Order: sequence, then C-alpha cells, then structure tokens
Amino acid sequence: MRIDAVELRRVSLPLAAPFRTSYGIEHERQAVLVRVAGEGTEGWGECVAMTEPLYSSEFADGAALVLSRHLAPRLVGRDVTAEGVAEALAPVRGHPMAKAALEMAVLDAELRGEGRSLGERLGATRELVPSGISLGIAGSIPELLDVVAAALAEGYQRVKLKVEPGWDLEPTRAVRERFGDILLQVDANGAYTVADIDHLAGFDDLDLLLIEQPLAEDELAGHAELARRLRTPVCLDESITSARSASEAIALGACGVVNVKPGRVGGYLEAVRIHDVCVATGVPAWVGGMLDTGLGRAGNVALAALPGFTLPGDLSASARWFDEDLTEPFVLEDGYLRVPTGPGLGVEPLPHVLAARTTDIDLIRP
Ligand code: NPG
Repeated sequence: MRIDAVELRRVSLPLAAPFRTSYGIEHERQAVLVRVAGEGTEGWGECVAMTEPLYSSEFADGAALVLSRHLAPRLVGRDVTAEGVAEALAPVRGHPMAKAALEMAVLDAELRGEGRSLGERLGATRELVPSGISLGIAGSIPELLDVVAAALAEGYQRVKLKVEPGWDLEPTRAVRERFGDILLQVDANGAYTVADIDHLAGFDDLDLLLIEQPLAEDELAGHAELARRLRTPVCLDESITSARSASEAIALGACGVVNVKPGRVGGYLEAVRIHDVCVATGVPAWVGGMLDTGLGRAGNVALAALPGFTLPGDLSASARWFDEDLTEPFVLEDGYLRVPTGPGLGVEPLPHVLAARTTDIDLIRP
C-alpha cells in the first residue's frame, strides 16, 4: 500500500494495580500507538517500549522520537508491503520495538484491505489460546498466596512468578506447596549471575515448567552452563532478538524453551520466523506479554494460536492490567482467550477511551 501518513499517539493508561519486577515498579502503561493511513484503509500498531529503559534500552519517549524522526519518514509517501517494512527500516540500527509498531500497523492496514485476519495471515491453527498470568514481586508470602489463589480462581492455566535475589526459592516453594500440581514457572529478568548457579539449582525440586532469563541478556555461554547444571529448563526472553539469535542460542544449548515477544524481535513476521526455528529444532515456545493494550494483545493472541506455541503465554485478560482497556476488553473463557477473527487485528481503539488517554499526537506526512 502507499502510505499517505503516519500518526503517532502517546497514550497513558493507569494500571489496575502496580506491577513489581526485579528492575522496577510500574504504575501506568505509557505506549506509543502508530496509525498508518493510505489507499482508503488504515491500520494500528502498538510500541511496547516502557516508560523507562529498564527491560531493554528502548523507552517510550525515545521510541516516539525515533519513530517520528527516523522510521516513519522512511515509509510515508512510499509504496510498501508489510513484508517490506523491516527492510525499509533496516538502515536504522536497533529500536526493534519502534520498528515492530510500524510493521504491525502496515500489516493491520494491509489485512483490513484484504478482509483477512492476522491469525490467518500468521498461520494460526486454533480459535482459543490458553491464558497464563505473570505475577509481580509481592510484599509478603501470604500476599503472594492470595494473588495466586485469585488468579487460579479466575481460571488462569499457568502462573509465572517474578523472582529476584532475596525473593525466589521461598515464595516459589510456598506456592508449590499450597497449590500442588499447577503449571508454574519463574522469571528473573536477568537478575542473577553465573555465581548464583548453585543457588538457582534450588529451583530443581519445585517441578517448574521453566526458569526465564536468569542471567543478563548477553550471557549466552553463562546460560548454556546453567542449562547444563539445572534440571529445570532454561527459557530465554531478552537474549532472543531475532530468528538468527534464537538458532544460535539453541545450538549453544543456552535455552531449552523460547519466549517470543513481537516487540522485542522487531515485529510479528520475525516472531513467526522464530516460531519456525523452534518447531524445526523441537524447542517449546510461548508468547510473552508487555502489559500490552488490547491492540498488542489482539496480535499476541493471534500469534499464540500458531501450532509451535505449545506452552501457555503471558496472555491475560485485559482486566489483569487495565480497568478500562483501549479496545473492547479481552476476557477469559474458561481459562482461554479467543483469537480475533475480524480483518487485521480484529480490534480497534474505542474512540472515547483513545481520546481520554491520548497525551500527544504527531503526524508525519511526506
Ligand atoms: O502479561 O503482559 C503481560 C506481562 C508479562 O511479566 C510480563 N512481562 O519480563 O516478561 C516480562 C514482563 C515485562 C513487563 C516485560 C513489563 C517488560 C515490561
């Protein structure tokens, strides 16, 4: 399609409850939304960079700037396909989350034009995907047990606990003892070092599905050593930035499971390529979450419906994060989320919520 204009919208949504991880605490979800318009159609994308550069080096203000100055100008006034977006943006180094948002918007627009859903385009084979929940670091073990109990009562099929040094084996053991045979995993967001391997081996008697990103993003050799020493499968998140890096990490033995987040890897199309690498190498994969609004959630649910995503994703109902989502909310149906079937993402921002939550608009034209 020929792109006539790119609109960048800064939005800020209060979180239903604060979310604490090893790198900080979130109270609101700031995001940069991208709307592309051209040839009588339009499409939406969401940039998942957080307010501060704590998960990765990208952050919302920086993403808005690089989108406005360096990325959107490479597409406006041009004829591009979704497949061609990554190549058109390749001269700009890095910034995968910003690039992913533009590709997502072009993909949505293209599919709306064709009357085809994103799930169909990506290769979804399921109508419903199992819903997992990610629980932040709690104030105390009794508090954690209460939130886990509430999540299970709502129907979540798998529980992920955020851990960090000082909040790891004991709370995880308490959850395992109290709730028995649930699907349970932990996520450290790189908070440990190879010096902690003996300590991390303490997770081995808790029958976890996996331990996610225990070491820093660039410590592939360290993760490989850890994977040799632990019975618990090591899953990589931050370290996997492309299909190539996924292949390398798998070949090195640095992970036995892969978390795929479209924003982290530059978009849905690269996410599918990582899925394909995982299928080809027999490595289980699942779709991560970034406190996405309904736009990103719609895309992630569609992606998670591909056959190689064999583990439940961080795909919660909208209400897990927002009292009022930007789109019609995603709701749990017996522990599953339904894959949208409408054209493109199958959802769009509700005009009154979008208007109320927008803090800034920037229009880029040729
Ligand atoms: O369900 O959307 C969700 C959140 C899942 O815990 C989750 N995401 O490290 O994977 C993560 C974590 C995260 C949160 C990452 C915020 C980045 C920002």
